Amino acid sequence: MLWEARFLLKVQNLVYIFEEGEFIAMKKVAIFITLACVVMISPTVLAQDWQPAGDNWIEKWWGLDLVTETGGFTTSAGVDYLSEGSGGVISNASVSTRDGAGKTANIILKSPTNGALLGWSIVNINVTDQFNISSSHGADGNVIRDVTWHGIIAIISPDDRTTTMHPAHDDHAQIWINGEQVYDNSVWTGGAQSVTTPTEIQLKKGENFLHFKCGESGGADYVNLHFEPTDTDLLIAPTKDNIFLNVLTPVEPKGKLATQWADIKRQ
Ligand SMILES: [Ca+2]
Ligand SMILES: [Ca+2]
Repeated sequence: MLWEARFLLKVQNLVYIFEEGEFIAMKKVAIFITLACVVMISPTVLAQDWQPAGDNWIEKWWGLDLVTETGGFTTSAGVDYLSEGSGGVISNASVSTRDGAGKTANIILKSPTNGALLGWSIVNINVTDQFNISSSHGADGNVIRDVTWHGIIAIISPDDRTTTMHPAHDDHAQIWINGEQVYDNSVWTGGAQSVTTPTEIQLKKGENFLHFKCGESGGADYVNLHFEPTDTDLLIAPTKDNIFLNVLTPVEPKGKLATQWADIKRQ
């Protein structure tokens, strides 16, 4: 699209510089580019293969490599590994906003526990597996312990609404939505699909971001989340075909970051 736009800009410039002057040419080119974006981009956005919401357990997350050697969930719950590992560029709260979530595209964290380098990628969880914290990162749940799992989803809502989220977790789960912590429960829920504390949340029209952190000490290790049966109109990313940041509307240009987002506008 860019190549085509530049080409037409050159052609039209040549024509209009001679005929009507540069100002008019630029104005027409701007209109052309705007129309081209509307025509070419809108179908792409609508065609995304979103994860279903409603009361489906969410299978795909934008996940950080496991933080290891945490000393267990009692310790890890009090540590912001995202902030410490990034020198404050992101944090537990900030990655539940579009700005912070966007920055994960460019950030490798250095774990404050052992210096390991941690990156973000699409993570698939087996929603029936009581060791899905481990298995989602290719580790053996029977042996792994003292790790912390971090995952982000985007939730695109057609309206402002109050609804209920249903988290399952082993062990200590903390959840942030749109920059605010909404959940803090140190007690494992008793099964990969067992929920003890359904929690009312607010979603706003458009994009919402949710960050799920779970600290594991030993034994079973799992995370899971679903919304309400009435929430089937919510759209969840990562999409079923593993797109996360590129389905979101772009942030204001901030140096390199802007190139990591789709260079398109939804409307
Ligand atoms: Ca456990
Ligand atoms: Ca375990």
